Amino acid sequence: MKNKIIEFLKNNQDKYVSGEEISNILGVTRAAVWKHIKSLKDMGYNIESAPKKGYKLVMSPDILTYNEIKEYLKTEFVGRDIYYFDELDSTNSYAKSIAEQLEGEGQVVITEKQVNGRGRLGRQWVSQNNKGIWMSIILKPKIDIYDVSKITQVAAASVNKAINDLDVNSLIKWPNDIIIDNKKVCGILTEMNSEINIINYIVVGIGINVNHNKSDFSEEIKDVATSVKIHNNCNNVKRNELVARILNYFEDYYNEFVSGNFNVSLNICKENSYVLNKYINIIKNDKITVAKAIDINDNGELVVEYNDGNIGTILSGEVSVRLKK
Ligand code: BT5
Repeated sequence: MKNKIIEFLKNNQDKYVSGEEISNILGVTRAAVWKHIKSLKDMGYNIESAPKKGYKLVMSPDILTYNEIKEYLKTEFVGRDIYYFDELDSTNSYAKSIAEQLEGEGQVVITEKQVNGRGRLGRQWVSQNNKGIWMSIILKPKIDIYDVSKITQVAAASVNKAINDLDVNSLIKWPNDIIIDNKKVCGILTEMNSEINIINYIVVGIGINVNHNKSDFSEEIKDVATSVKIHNNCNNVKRNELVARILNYFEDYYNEFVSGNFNVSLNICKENSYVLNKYINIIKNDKITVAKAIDINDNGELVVEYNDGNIGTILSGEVSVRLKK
């Protein structure tokens, strides 16, 4: 009902609507209208109430509910069902806990803060403040398990395009980071639940530092992290619009991918690559190997040339890649 009330106020934003009108049209008691308006105000909606006139929506808060995202959303199924929370342990963990019971795919879990945001290989993802986008997309593609890691690149291409639409120049660091000016603005964590050969579900977690100032980054990440805002002339970015842009691109590239055409995402990853044609350190189990990144192949693997001239491919998930200084 709260959603219906906010939608009604949005559709009548230029005028006051009385509690009676809302209660008649939406079929709830006036007391319930008052209660929902109060809870909307608690969520940050600036709603003016004037005696005899009623209610008027003055401003919506910067929150990532479906109501605030949908006006920018052009998708058919991705993001049409959004599970929104003030705080969660991890959107990936929550998405995994509900994925199996859900019909279909494309549901998105979003939270304002994560208490236990997760990176790859047990690393931590710092996401305790409400200035970022911390979300997970639930997918159930009928694809070969071998192809699952490509979904990280589908997501990376989507985030890269959406950020670059803001005239902020981001690059994709194979396989799962988005970089602006040599610092990390976004990390992607793709997790899967499967039987031997059947995918039950995939969860693609996307974490983006959006409206962080430099001083918002904790000691542990301040040298490696950046935000979209810092590179947007320090202007705040509308997070709801950015989420929608990412989901819009994601649905397009994902549809292409599951219908057998990975090239669209792959080409974006290659054209906007942070590592191609550069020397990199490949880090696996504390062992560092130097190589030159020369291509990303059709399987989404990074093709490298070692110092002895040998060519090899590296799979995502097993290594970390750093630019060689
Ligand atoms: C990643 O791991 O980059 C994947 C991050 C995925 C986060 C999303 S948020 C929504 C969803 N729910 C989750 O619980 N996770 C996903 P990895 O490549 O392992 O990078 C982790 C490293 O990035 C850390 O060791 C830090 O060095 C750095 N880091 C941590 N928090 C950061 C931040 N906010 N910004 C930039 N760098 C960060």
